Amino acid sequence: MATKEEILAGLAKAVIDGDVDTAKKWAQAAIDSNIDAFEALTKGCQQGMKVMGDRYSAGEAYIPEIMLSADAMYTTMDMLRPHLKAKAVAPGTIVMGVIEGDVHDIGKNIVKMMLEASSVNVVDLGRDVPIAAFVDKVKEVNANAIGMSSLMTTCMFKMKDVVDMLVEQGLKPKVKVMVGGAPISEEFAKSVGADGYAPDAAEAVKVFEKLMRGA
Ligand code: B1M
Repeated sequence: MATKEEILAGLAKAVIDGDVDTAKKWAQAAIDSNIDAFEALTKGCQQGMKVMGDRYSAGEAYIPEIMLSADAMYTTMDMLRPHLKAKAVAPGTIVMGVIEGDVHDIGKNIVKMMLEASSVNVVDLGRDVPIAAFVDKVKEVNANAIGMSSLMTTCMFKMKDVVDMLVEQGLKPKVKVMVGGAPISEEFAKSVGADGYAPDAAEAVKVFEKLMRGA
């Protein structure tokens, strides 16, 4: 049987290679070896996606290859999702989505998976979500929070439009706002009027809980 290190490295390589069949094989190996599903995702698959991001930045990988990597990543996420273990946090409903203009949804979906594994009710609007759709959905489902994700520096500023609309409609401070995504920082989050920022999915669960407890 493969060691934990070999399985994590196998997952990363399958994502780099955009090889769905091999990704399935390593995800099953992770499950069979009782490797923590979140660790398999973050220390295995996500590392592979990081390598592809670096290669893309360096002009050594192109969009078709990145799309294959994303397919392999999603295959492992589907297999590992039922095995995620997390403690239940303060109850609440969060409306989540990737901001308008941006289709990068892998990170948002990992955050969603972790929140759901922590018994949070997530209403997922998907990607490229118009500003007003966030606010309309919050009113429709009487949500406690909005979670916005963006990977694009050209789109992330639209998060402020959502916060401004919440303020205009008298929904803040009751509705809390959490933001995240690779180019987002604590400082940026404050500048758009968000209540919380998380650099990764594990932290997002903690931040959500803090927001729900009013801390
Ligand atoms: Co593109 N892309 N992409 N891309 N892509 C980036 C983001 C880029 C940085 C690559 C680069 O240039 N180095 C760059 C953006 C540059 C910029 O912002 N200025 C870029 C570009 C330019 C583009 C296109 C414009 C390319 C083109 O068409 N010429 C195009 C954009 C289309 C659009 O959005 N309108 C495009 C397309 C694509 C694909 C479709 C091929 C694919 C996306 C597939 C998909 O998501 N379904 C893709 C991918 C995969 C990437 C990279 C390589 C990887 C992103 C990723 O999935 N990371 C990316 C390079 C990079 O990031 N280094 C890149 C893994 C993921 C798990 O991490 O999303 O950061 P992340 O999520 C983390 C945390 O950030 C946090 O937790 C997550 C889990 O730990 N988090 C939150 C995320 N959301 C959160 C929300 C929270 C809290 C925490 O609270 C609500």
